[in-house]
Amino acid sequence: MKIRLFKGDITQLKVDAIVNAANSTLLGGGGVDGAIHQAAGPDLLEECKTLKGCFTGDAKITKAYNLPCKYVIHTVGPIWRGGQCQEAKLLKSCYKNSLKLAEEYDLESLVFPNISTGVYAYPKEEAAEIAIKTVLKRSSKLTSLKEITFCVFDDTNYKIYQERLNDRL
Ligand code: AR6
Repeated sequence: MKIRLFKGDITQLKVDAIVNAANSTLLGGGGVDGAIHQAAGPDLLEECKTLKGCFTGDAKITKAYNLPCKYVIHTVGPIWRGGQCQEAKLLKSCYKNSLKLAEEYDLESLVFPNISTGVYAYPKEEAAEIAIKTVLKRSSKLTSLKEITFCVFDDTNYKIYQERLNDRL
């Protein structure tokens, strides 16, 4: 399993699937969700409307339309409420369920954004710990996936991931 770290816009990546940090309506929003819908074009929203939303911690897959990737896996991260509302468990589920969907679709390359660390205000260190642990723990059991990229967008997350992934890159 190849683990990569990329700093920049997830919508530019030509991989099998990118993960979207969506909200439970799956009807678009700001942040990475807004950027993905903007770049994919209106057909993405039309397909998302047929999905009838998504629970926090779950994931659903769509085509990618005008994006250079093949699929978008939409997952809904938890809103940070202080840490006593199952946030860690739900964030872990986002990564687990996205990996599961990618394997079901036989995908080889997948990119994760830093789910919940923007508008949903999850502390970045703790979110990175969960993201990396969950992915690395499963990496030996994955069959179709050959390459997983963590896409960071801000300097803080970049530093955090660089330090934590240091010996894996
Ligand atoms: N490429 C990669 N990462 C990005 C991009 C981009 N183009 N734009 C932002 N990020 P957020 P959340 C990073 O707020 O916290 C939306 O409105 C950003 O710097 O996008 O899970 C949804 O509809 C941050 O590190 O998602 C929901 O309502 C990370 O992506 C809500 O926000 C996640 O930030 C979800 O909040």
